[in-house]
Amino acid sequence: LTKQHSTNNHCSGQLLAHNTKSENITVPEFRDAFVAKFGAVHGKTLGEATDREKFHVLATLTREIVSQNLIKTHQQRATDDPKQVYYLSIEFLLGRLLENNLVNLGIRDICAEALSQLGIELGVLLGVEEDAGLGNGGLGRLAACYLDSMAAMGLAGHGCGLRYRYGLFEQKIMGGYQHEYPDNWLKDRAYVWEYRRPDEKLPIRFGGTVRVQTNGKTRFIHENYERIIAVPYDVPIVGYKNEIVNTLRLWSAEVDVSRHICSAPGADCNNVIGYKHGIESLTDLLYPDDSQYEGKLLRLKQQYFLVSASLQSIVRSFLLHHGNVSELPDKIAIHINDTHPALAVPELMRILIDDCDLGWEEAWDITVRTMSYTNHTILPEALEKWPIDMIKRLLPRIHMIICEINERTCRELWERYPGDWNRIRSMAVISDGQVHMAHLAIAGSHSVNGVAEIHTEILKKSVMNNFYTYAPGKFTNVTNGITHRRWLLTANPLLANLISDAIGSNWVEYPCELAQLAPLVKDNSFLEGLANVKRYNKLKLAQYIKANYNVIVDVNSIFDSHIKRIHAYKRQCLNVMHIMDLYNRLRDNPNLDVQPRTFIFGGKAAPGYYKAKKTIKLINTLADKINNDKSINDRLKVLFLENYNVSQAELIIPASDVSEQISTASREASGTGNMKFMMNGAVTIGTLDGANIEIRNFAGADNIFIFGLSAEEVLGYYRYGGYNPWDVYHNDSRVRTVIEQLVNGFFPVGPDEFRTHYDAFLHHGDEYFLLKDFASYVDAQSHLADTYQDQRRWQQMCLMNIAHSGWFSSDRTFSQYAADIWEMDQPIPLW
Ligand code: T68
Repeated sequence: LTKQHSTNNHCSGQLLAHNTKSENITVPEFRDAFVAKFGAVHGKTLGEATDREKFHVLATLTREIVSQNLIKTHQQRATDDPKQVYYLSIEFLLGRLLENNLVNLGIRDICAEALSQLGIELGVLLGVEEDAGLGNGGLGRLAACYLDSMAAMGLAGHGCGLRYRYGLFEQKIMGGYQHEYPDNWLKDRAYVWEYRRPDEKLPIRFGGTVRVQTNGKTRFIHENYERIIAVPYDVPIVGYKNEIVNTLRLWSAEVDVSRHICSAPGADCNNVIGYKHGIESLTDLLYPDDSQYEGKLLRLKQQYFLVSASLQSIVRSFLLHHGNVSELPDKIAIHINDTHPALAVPELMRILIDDCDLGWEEAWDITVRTMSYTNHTILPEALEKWPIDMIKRLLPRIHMIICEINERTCRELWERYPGDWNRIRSMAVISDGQVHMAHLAIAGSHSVNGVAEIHTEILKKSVMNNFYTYAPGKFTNVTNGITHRRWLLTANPLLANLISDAIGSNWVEYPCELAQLAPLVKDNSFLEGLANVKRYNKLKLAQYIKANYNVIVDVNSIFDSHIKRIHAYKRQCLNVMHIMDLYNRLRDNPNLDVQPRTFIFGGKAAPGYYKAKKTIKLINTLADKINNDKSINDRLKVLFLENYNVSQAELIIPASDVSEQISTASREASGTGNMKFMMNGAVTIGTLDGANIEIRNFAGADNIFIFGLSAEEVLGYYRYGGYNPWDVYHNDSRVRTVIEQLVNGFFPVGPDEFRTHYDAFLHHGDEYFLLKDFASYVDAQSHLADTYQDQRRWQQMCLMNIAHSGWFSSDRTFSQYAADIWEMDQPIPLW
């Protein structure tokens, strides 16, 4: 498959293998199996059952079908011996799995009917499942979408991650402020989908010393280390109607109780229980920061734990079927998802040199040919650097290998750029006493990619320009994607049915066939159908809002959603400024003809990110003021939905008219929420940033509302130290009013409540250009509101977005990775 084939966006390709087995299950069979299983598991009748018990039995029954397919997949793979890909990621944001698994097995409707015959509503049981929130946001959810696509396409691809005891914190809003609570997702200590595999445990070594033995062959002997056991838990990843089941292997830290713990370095005989807790706390917590690097020792330990367990396990299973480790790159691809698992490079070197007896050159060649790396951010504060001393103390053997990699890369660079110290320092793996993880990942991989066209261009032209000049062939772009099976087929069944009624259901296997909807742009009855589906989804969301927040929202208003992590660069505050201005206009002129709007916000702030937490308070304060102001006649409503997570996204996205994608141009690497909204027929208002640009190119410039500075302009300002926000403040009275309202008593809070925001805008240079983009944003918003008044035109825009969203399926993304980067030997659908 050539590059050209895999990246062009025409729709053709192989059929996904169809399974008929689970789909052949009949309603009575399912119903009877459910009743029998319930009695066997719980020892009581259905009449006495709680929803949790019923959920558990349904999941167990589903898991049994999945298990059969898992066994079959293993057997088939043992015979076929295909190339395997391992996706290493510190985060996998899975959300719930039951409905997804039922849909992918093709038994959702059968199951719903069987349960309804027993007087049970499937939807209620689905709501019982805890979200597996083992990720912060985009990066972790992307990893989950890729797992889904790999299984659907029948590729032998697996995830490797950590089994955090607590996922991303639960957010509670009290008095308008965010409070964080532990996400106790493993309430029953076990996860219904996982298989614990204690027999495949592996030892991970921390600390100690390395003795170099030089008699004969040089050997590196690691001694006096602390030994932590990594126990794998496999979560099955179910392919779409193809009987394929891949695995997500999540590692958990345990103490090896079979050994004399007392004799372990660091162990305290008088406090064995405390020692055990200490060790096992390694995988207790997911770090709650996104786009921010955490330089904590425990985080580094987690990273090495993930990498070492995964690589030992990968090499072990490879050697079970293959004699010679030199074949590794032909049979295995290892993908590094951002730099968090970048220690995979020195860890594979360690295994190849110390355990497999290879020399440096051969080990390096194998490592580079096996590894590939994706960058997800250019924000300087997110680029990981670890103090070299910390690495030396925690991972002495890995430290030696990193030093050697650094020396050799610097020597190579010297040959190419003799005397150019500055350039060499800027590319070194170690500089200023720190290990630059991105440099390590680039050096040790044969492929480096960004996640949207503009992001890759910025990497090539500025952030990684020296690396690009040195090895241009290493750099490629793979624009992100999302699984249309979860985000359209499962999350928005009414829209999925409407689409299938119009163009057939082939789009489920070939999402680019959604393009067949485009000619329906003049079909009034289809447009009406779209409007009806949206209205139904809005009603559902309105009911949720009424039940949980006691706020009544008007389904005829524009549902305008801004849901993502709270971060200055994502500019929730620009949205707030627009709402404040709209509100000011309405108060000045109560007869103003404005399109009613419901502004919906959702998202978590990192617990230590003061300004982001104040942004949440600002949104809630604004919501209180507007929602309780009778004078505006309910024409504006503002809501901050608590504890935004995958399940909430599945409810909000299908119900939204407008998708807010308003990051400062150049800062958002890609965005993936933008794609989910597009696929569900929401119209984007956004900057020319990340994948918004590609969304505009596909949907057409008439079907999106673009505003603001371009990335080039923003980067131009940054080069010269920013711009002067006071110019905007003095020239635009709307901006002046809104900014002053933050501190002048307009809100019933103290004058310093929003001082940080006020100062950031006026006294610290407005780093993210909110004031600068304000006028253009307000114009785009009023253009949007005018357009909405013409409902036919609006539905046409929705339609064009849905019709051109197929390219943003992660099946496309995945085909590109599989063909161009991992060089998989299985047939891969063409795009
Ligand atoms: C996101 N990154 C990008 N990082 O911001 C987003 N960071 O533009 C892109 O679409 C997405 O990745 C997928 O490519 C993140 O989500 C993190 O979550 C993160 C976590 C820990 C440390 C740093």
